[in-house]
Order: sequence, then C-alpha cells, then structure tokens
Amino acid sequence: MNPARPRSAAYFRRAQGVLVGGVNSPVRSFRAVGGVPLVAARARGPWIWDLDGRRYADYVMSWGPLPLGHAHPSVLKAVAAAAARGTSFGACHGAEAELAEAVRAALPSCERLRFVSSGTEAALGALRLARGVTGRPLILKFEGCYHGHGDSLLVKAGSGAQTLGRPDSAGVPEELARLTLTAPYNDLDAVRALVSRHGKRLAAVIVEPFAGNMGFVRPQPGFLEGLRALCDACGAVLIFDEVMTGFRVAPGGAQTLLGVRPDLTCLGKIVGGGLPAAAFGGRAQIMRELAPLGPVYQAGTLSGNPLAMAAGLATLKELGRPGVHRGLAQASAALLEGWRRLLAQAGRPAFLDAEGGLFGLFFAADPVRDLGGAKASDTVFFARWFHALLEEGVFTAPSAFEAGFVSSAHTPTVLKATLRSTERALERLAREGRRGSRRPSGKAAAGREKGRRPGDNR
Ligand code: KE4
Repeated sequence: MNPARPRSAAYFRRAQGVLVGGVNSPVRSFRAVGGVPLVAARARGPWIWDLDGRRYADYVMSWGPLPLGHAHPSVLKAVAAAAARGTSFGACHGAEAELAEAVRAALPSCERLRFVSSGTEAALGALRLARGVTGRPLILKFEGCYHGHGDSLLVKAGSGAQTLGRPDSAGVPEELARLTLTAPYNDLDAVRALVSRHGKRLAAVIVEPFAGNMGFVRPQPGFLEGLRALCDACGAVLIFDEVMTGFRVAPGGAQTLLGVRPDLTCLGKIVGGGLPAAAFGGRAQIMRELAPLGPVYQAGTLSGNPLAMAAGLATLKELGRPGVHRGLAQASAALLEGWRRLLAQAGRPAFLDAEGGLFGLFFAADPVRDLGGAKASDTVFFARWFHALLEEGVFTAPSAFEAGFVSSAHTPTVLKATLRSTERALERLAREGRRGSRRPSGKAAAGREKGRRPGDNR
C-alpha cells in the first residue's frame, strides 16, 4: 500500500513521539485510508513534493485556501513586504479595513465584519452573536456539515469527525449537545418540523451552502431559500458557513451565486490566502452587538494579523482578474469529465459533482444528497483509489468525507497529466482486482513502468 517513502515514514515516526497522532489536524494522519501520510517538503503552483522527493499534482491544496496555487509570486511578495513592516501589532492597522472592504464588495451581506484566525473561531463568534442578539439557546445544524471544532458544533459533524467515526465528539457535555438540533442536509421537511416545535427557542440555523465536509454535496433547489423563509418566520439568524465556498464556488460565494442572503456569514481559507485568517460578518444591526460596541464578547491576539491580511488581499486581487474564476470552474469540469469517462470505462459507478473550484467524488451509483448517501458510498474502494492515485503522483483528499480543490495553477497540461496518471492508477487497480484484490505488496505498490521517477506524473 505504501511504496518506499523512507524519509516520510521516518519523520512520521518521530512526529508520533511528540505530536498527538503525529499531526496537527486529524485528517492529515491518513487514518481513513491507511498508510504513511504525505509529509510535505515544499509546494509550488499545483505541485507538492514530499520528504522523499516525490512530486504530486495536489488536489487537496491545503483544504481550500489556495485558489492561485501554492506559493503564488504575488502572495509571497505581499507577505514579505508586510513582514518587513512587522509581523503583528496588537493594534489597528490599514490592511484590516482594506481587506474588509474587499470582502464586503464581494459579499454585500457582510455590512460589518470581524477578522479572526480560523474558521472555527468564525463559527464560534457567529453562533455566540446569534444567541446574544436573540436571547435564545438552540441552534440547528445539518448532519455531515462541519463548522470547526467548537463544542456546540461537534454534533453529527462532518470532515475529520465523520472520517474518524466520531461525529459526536467526546468532551462535549450532554447538556450542551442537547442545545444543538440536527437535520439531514437538503431535508426541508425535517427543518420545518424542528422549527414548528422549537422555533421560539431557536437562535440560529447554520449551514454550509454547498456542503464540502461529507464529500461535496450541493443544495437542492429550494433548500436554502426554504431555510431563509423558515428563519424569517421564527426569528432565527441564518448563518452561511462559507469558510470553504467563499470566493471559491463564485467570486461572491454561494450566497451571491444562489441569490440567498444570510444574516451572518463565516469566511476562512481563501480570505487569508493560505495564512491564518478568517472572518464573520453580516447585518450591521446584528454585528453591532459584538464587543466593543455591544454585550457579546469576542477577541483574538492575532485577529487581523498583517501578514494574513496581506496574503488575503493579494489573493482576492489576483482572483478578481478577468477569467480567473471561470478558469477554476473549467479546471474542475475538465478533471471530473475525465474521471467520469475513465471510471465508466473501468466499470466503476461514481457520482462526481463540482461548483467553481470545488469538487467531489463518491463511489456511488446514484447522486448523493446527504450524509446517509455519502456513508453508503464505497469507502473501501475509495481508499484503494486514493492510494493508486497517490502512487501515480496525484494527491487527493485522504477521506471520502472531504471535497477536492483546484487552482488557477491547474492548467490543461496539468489536468491532462493527472488524467494519464488516473488511467495508470485504474489499470493497476484492475490488475490487483484480477489477482483477487490482494492488498498490493510494498513491491507491487511501488511497481511502476520502467523509466518513470517516483511520483512523476508526466
Ligand atoms: P478551521 O478552523 O479548520 O480554519 O475551519 C473550520 C471549518 C469551518 N467551516 C467549514 C465549512 C470548513 O470546511 C472548515 C474546515 N475545513 C476542513 C476541511 N474539511 C479543514 C481541514 C482540517 O480540519 O484539517
């Protein structure tokens, strides 16, 4: 399953001696797919290299913050210039308002904003604000959606929590978890029933407008519009968690693409351009309840960090150039069209979908509309597909409950090379299948046609 990547394996053993599970975020451990995790040495454009010098076409792309590719020159230049002026002030500085204005120009619903350092913080801040302005205790989230690791949100959560089979994390007091209602994604009837019973105590409905943490699942027509209407009817705050979709599915995020205006929005990933920055924002009438203006407290040492602001500004500026966003959508579409064709030829039922630069793949014969559908997909084959691609120099999400990401660096040449690598990966899987689907030995897994360097996916 894992060919000779001795340096990566040695580092991971060392890391496991000091970092829990050898990682700083669970999904990086490859526990869902097995094998030695990828240990990055460097990255540029669409490429990432591991400690063993193997190069991979990267479709994880740091889980979304890099729509321009790794180490984009404009971002590096902006960060270096900012660093030369000081890395953190703990005081106001010009780039904060500049980036906030750029965000508001793209997402007009964000009349006022607060920068924080992670998507988790953004979701925590938005929820506390919703509870503060409504004086109500309950929140409603969707099974398989992930909004970071805040206690109230680790209830039937997606992403790593789902991957590790712990959608309801230990350590969350039952008394608190009971304040979080859940419904299946895309199930408006279930939401209607919960609102009719609990609407008077409901502070907020929080939703990923396109779900990217149970794999990629798009909202069905009327779903988000229905949430908007139900929140209006019961007085709950509608929160769009656009940490993943913001600036990725469209320049103005899902809310602009789909024409549904939330009361609050969470942003992350792209807004920091690969550095730790996130934000929550929304109606001024709600946001002004936040400290120092209002009674809802929130704070952060590195909130609005000047380097992260510089990276975010440079990223949004490049992303706003004509044709860049269209290019992301074209790259996703080309990748999925090729995978769809190759998987059909291999007789593998698969459901593939994309919006802008965000995409997903399930080994399922039918469309996946919720967590139940995602969990019913063939996750065993998914792990074999993952490793076969990795072997051929293509790094994709090490979990069936994650999405995939392209960048403007994923040019047609890179995509064609990825599809050639995919063809070889499927040929290998077919050979293994003919050998009675024995798990490939180290040698077999490492087996490559003569003459190609490890990880070479030309
Ligand atoms: P962070 O705290 O990881 O910055 O953001 C949490 C978060 C909030 N909302 C959405 C929609 C998200 O997708 C995330 C984080 N996404 C995961 C990937 N599925 C981050 C990767 C990881 O956990 O290592």
